[in-house]
Amino acid sequence: MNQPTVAEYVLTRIARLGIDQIFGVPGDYAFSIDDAVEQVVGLQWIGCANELNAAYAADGYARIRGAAMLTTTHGVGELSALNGVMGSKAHRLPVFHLVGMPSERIQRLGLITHHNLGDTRYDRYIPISGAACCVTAVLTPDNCIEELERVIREALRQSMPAYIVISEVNGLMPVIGTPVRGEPLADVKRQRSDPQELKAAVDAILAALAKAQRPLALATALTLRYGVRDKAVELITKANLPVALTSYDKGVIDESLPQYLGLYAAENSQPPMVRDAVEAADLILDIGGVLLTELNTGMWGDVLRTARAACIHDNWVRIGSQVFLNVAIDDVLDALIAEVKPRAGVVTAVGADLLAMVGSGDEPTSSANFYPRLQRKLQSGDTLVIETGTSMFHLNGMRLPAGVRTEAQGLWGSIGWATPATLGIAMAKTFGRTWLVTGDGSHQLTLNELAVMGRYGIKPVIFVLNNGLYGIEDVISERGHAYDDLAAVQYHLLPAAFGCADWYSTRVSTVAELDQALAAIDHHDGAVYIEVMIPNEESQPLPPETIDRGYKLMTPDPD
Ligand SMILES: Cc1ncc(C[n+]2csc(CCOP(=O)(O)OP(=O)(O)O)c2C)c(N)n1
Ligand SMILES: [Mg+2]
Repeated sequence: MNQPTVAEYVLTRIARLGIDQIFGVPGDYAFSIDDAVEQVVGLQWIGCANELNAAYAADGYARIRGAAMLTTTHGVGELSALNGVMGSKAHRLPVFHLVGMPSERIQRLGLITHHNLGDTRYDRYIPISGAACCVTAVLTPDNCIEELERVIREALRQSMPAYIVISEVNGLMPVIGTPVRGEPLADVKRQRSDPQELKAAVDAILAALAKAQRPLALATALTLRYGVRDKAVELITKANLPVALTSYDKGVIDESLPQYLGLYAAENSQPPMVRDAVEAADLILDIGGVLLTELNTGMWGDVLRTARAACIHDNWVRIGSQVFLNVAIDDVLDALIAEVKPRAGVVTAVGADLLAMVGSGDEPTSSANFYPRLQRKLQSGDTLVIETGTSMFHLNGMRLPAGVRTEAQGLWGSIGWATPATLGIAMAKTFGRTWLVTGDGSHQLTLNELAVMGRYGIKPVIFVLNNGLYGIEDVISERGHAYDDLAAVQYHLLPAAFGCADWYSTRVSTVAELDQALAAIDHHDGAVYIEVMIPNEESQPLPPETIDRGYKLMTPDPD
């Protein structure tokens, strides 16, 4: 077999992890990468509307498949992708960002080129793009094979993006050395443990569990990133622990699990008894490491008291002031599953299952009548993509039917993420439907990705909630600022304008119209796009104390 070029080798090796699509925008410096995509069997080019969208789509794909590929060009392309890649870093997603750069021949001759600042600094963007990643490599034919193994190993070990630079000329040259075939992501051992630390950590957790009168578990999205979510559920089930989630981790545990209590958010917990259960717990087994941001803890609520938490991070464990290092999360969970003693007693969850159905006929559409109807449409295997905005608060409190997952960007919270992420998620999924709920303001940032959805024939169900506002901004500040008003876009006309054939698209203003549109989802074999009018009066400001505490930086006392 002929030796592959650097670009072909890199794409083939990364695709072997189980990646069959690469999101990007072409560019002349990246042609060696773009051309190589056509040579790699089983790898499909997905041309996105811009690099930010491509990065968000890759982020969505990585949430389902465990890793993703993104390609952009020198400077102008990679810098546009930066916000998206940084979000993948925050959400611990291994996105391989492949960037083309000017040839070393040009560099050696010191020639001035486009996408630079009129000077001869060709490496200016490496530290900038690299900052959104956990590992960086500039590949040559000679270093390619070893460097790529290092990059893949590190990206998967830390579960974060990797930045790979290939010059236009080096990308076309054959690799030197013996190619590595690699293995699918599911077979890769991401982290390895120190045996003594592992035993000590597991013994300490088991002792804490045995001593606890009222233990409770939390599980986070990190378990999904490391492919150990099922192990976490097995441990929780075997130990017979009640379990709650925070909003960032919505959907990590199947909400139909008998011991699932609900969503913890301090005084905003849903149902409210979740707060009592968390407060009363004398041990919180935190599987994955809950992110203690204000938005994830109901304004830095009770879970802050880490003294009573046993926290299993990706490669370390903390119990009170004890820290165990170099203990891989999969090894810790395996050992705990093998050794844990089930607690006596039956844990009964007290969740309200379905939101009450309200509204009919000519009543205007609103949050009150929209969410109960949405809840009844979701089915096992579906993924609900949640954009940042007022809808996130409604959806976090909504109990999910069995087998339904959600994806959101609670930590990074870059509006516009959800529309392209829906593209990536729908492409990565092998079964079930992808649903998107986005506010109008967020949608405006990235709605040109609808054309890409139409082009590649994916079939999501999209709800655009049109309140004419950046509504959540009105909630967390005051009403009536002109900077929160939006252009009056007729969203439901966009799929047609973007050439999305066979899309069912409509605008609904009354409950009867909403019901009719929802019924159409079942018998329409194509994507569905529903613009739902929401009264802007719903965006009422939070109580002044909450605004002062959370948003004017008057932080609570750390008790
Ligand atoms: C990239 C980016 N820009 C600005 C913000 C600040 N921001 C957070 S939510 C939001 C408004 C969202 O409005 P919309 O999508 O219409 O949802 P609504 O709250 O109206 O339901 C804004 C501007 C952000 N989070 N990310
Ligand atoms: Mg809005």
